[in-house]
Amino acid sequence: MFSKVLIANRGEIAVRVIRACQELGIVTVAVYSELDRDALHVRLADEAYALGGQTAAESYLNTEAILDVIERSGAEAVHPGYGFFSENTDFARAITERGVAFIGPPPESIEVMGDKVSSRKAAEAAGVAGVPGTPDFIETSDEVVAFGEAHGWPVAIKAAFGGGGRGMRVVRSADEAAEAFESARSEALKGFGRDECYVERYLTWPRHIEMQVIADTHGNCVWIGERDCSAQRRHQKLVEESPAANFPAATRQAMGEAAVKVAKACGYTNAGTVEFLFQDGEFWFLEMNTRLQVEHPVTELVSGIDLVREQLRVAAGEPLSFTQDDIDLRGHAVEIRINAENPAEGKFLPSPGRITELVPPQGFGVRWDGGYESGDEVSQYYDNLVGKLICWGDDRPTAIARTLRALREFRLEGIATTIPADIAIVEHPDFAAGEHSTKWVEERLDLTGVGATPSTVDGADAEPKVRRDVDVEVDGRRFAVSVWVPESAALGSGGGGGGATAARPRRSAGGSGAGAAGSGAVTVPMQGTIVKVLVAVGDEVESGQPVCVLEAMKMENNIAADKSGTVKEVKVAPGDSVGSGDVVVVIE
Ligand code: MV4
Repeated sequence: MFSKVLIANRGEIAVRVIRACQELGIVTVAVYSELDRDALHVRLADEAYALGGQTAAESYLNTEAILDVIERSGAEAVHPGYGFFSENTDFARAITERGVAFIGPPPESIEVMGDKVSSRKAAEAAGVAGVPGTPDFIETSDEVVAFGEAHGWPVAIKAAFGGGGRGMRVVRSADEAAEAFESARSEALKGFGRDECYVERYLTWPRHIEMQVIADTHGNCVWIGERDCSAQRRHQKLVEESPAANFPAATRQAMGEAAVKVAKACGYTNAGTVEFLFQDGEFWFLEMNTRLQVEHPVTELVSGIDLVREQLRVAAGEPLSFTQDDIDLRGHAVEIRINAENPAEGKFLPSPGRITELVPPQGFGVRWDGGYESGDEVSQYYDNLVGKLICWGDDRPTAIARTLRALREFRLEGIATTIPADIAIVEHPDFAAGEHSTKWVEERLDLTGVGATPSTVDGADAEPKVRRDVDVEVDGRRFAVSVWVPESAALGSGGGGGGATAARPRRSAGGSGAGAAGSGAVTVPMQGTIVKVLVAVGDEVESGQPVCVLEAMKMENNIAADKSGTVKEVKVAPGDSVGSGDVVVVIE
């Protein structure tokens, strides 16, 4: 086994890996950006080295800086976590050339699974079917029409090198084909630098079910049960569970065997996940994720297997510590992703900032994998996952009830989080019935009325409270009650003077356009990249008219003029990175 491991990541996944290493007696090496100098993963690791820089590109994606830390620390292996370098074959090869182990699959497996056409071919060669589709890239929209006429509408045009739903277009009839093909190609080119597309039958109410696998370098490869990740919004998973609800044992067995075939077909070792779409009792290969996934803990709770420990073992050349027959899946686990996002009215706007209080729930069957503690800052520069709450119960209703109990017990203040939306999902009858699909959150779940819990936004902080005695009447009966209210609120209504009874001023939702005229300094509501500028200096604009397009959270968002007038200044160009609150256009 390794004696020293470098963790090339941050946040909850770095913490997760550090914990597994500590339990194995492995010395841990953290790396950090300028903003993470005092982050939790740095505090927990045995050694920590600065990478410099603030953005991911300057720090956690700086190959030279990480190679230098490997050299200086004497680490024998690197765990990349997820994201960053986890599926980067140049990085994997660069460290293995230096005799340092990459705790992940061989680069050749990553490459085969890296694009959708080659991964589908590999799966099909292994006898595992993908959704019926064109075997190769298409050249013209006529091929979309031909496929639709032959197999029925709707069909999906997919970018071979796309991901996260980008470059995917649903086509419902022949007359939509040409425009959809053009737009899929241009989105793919913009997002991934390549525009090859192919066509598939489009499934209208599928579930996203994925199978965990792990393989060692001695020819052992096993499946460890499925996860249902259907509760997602715009390709961001919100809730995951294992086992999948209403999922027959025979289908699980068949899917597990299919996943192992796919893994073996690409020479896989280490932990990986094979994704399938499941609809009407049938499943089809979608893609393979060649890394440890965010939602791996649900598998750990139902299997009792520490996946990170097994990753370390197989990367060190040891055999898996169990066989397929040893795997005994017990009970039910639900994972809730808690992000620093404000889910009010279903908008999920990023909400970076300082966490004034973080007290996770406790008790039987409750696990918290977090990347932050009270007092830590969630930066706008990185993924805003605060942590994951994972609850186990001996059956699905017990796990759901425990998850709800734990979510309601969670104390997380100073930033807005997805907790209110998570509660809305988990307490919904469709979720309890296991009738949700990948489209359920967006099409059926009603998040109007969901707000950030007042305390999470306004941080009830440590403001002293004072007692006030009041008389109330309930059903015609008089009661004398005492209430303890924040001092500022007790100053009395109408007292003026900026009492905290007034809502805390919020940053304008820059460019939403509606309502009263704004200042004319149009701001963006979240971090992202400007993809289009729609106005020039001197243009006359109407309030509400889009002035530029911001790509953020994998979506294109129109940023609208907040008042009518003349464009005085355009501060951005396509390709510019902007942060929440940055002014993009000035209108006079
Ligand atoms: C599909 C599909 C329906 N039919 N393919 C979206 C992202 C990419 N990984 C694959 N995706 C889908 N492919 C066919 N032929 C529906 C989706 C899909 C989806 C898949 C998994 C998880 C969430 C999803 C949300 C919307 C659409």
